[in-house]
Amino acid sequence: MIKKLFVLSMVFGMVALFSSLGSAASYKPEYKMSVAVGPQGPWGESAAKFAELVKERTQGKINIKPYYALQLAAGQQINEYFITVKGVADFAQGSTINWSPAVKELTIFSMPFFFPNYKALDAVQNGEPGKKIWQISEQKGVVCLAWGENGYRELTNSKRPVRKPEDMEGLKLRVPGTPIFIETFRALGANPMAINWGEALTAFQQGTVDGQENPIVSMLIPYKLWEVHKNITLWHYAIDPLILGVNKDVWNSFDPKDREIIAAAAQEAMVWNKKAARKGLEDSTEAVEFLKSKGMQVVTLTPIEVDAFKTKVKPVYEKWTKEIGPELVESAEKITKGVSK
Ligand code: X2X
Repeated sequence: MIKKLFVLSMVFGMVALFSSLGSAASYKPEYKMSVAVGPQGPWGESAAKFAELVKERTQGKINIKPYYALQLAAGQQINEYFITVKGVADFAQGSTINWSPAVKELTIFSMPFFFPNYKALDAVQNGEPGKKIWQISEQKGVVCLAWGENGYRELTNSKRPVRKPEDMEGLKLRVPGTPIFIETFRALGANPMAINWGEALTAFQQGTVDGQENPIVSMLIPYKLWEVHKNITLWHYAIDPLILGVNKDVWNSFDPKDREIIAAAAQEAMVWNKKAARKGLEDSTEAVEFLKSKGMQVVTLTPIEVDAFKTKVKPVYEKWTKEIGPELVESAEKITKGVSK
């Protein structure tokens, strides 16, 4: 009997040993992380920060490598979510704009003039709507670990100052290839064209388009947009959060302890990212002053001027409320109104 127990315990011991070795051995030598932009600026820098934190805290066991400029999705922005579901990318630090064709609820962040301030955005992300969207994503195969930020998207162009909807008439504008963007800019009277970011800078230089929209600190400054566009309109018409997510099977393949390390690193890196994306905008006017020093003509819209644009895009807002789901939109609206009082 004792001998039998001894043999059994030996067997269990061996099994435990092999399975623990097995799990460590089943980790990949490299985990690929998709990033839509280059390494410069808060977006790219925070991806590197996340990878470093994970490597350091797992003593090199988990090695995440950022692949910048959408290399893993062959430059196609709206494919990033799908390639993460498929496991071509293990991780992704992606824009909600690029992911919303796959998770339509994410379009809420591209709804024109939806988020009046950062407080409203943070409250929606941390509240029920944010949680609901993460659940939907998990069902589709991407586990969301933290919210980051690209920022409020402001309009730049090479033709003229834009202060009222009539100024948009006929402006050729580059937009990301997500349907709501085309519809919003058509409603405003412009001539929008979907171009991947990887080809956008050439389109600006060659004058194929007259303008575009992107956040100041994360995009306009790192990509020196003043070199191609002299006019900027500050209108906060849409916000662009980032999400740090991971393929669900990859996530489940990690030991619980490693999952904890990764989740904490994602939080830390994205807190840093949000702060960096808002620097010089939230706490001061430094970022706008910088653009002025580069020769940009800055038009800041008053709330009444913003209303003229809002009226034009009302049909787009209504259509997308239905597409996204009125319940989700209303619950987010309630939160934004509550914090903006
Ligand atoms: O394409 C853009 O405009 C960018 C870089 O902001 C996104 O990836 C959504």
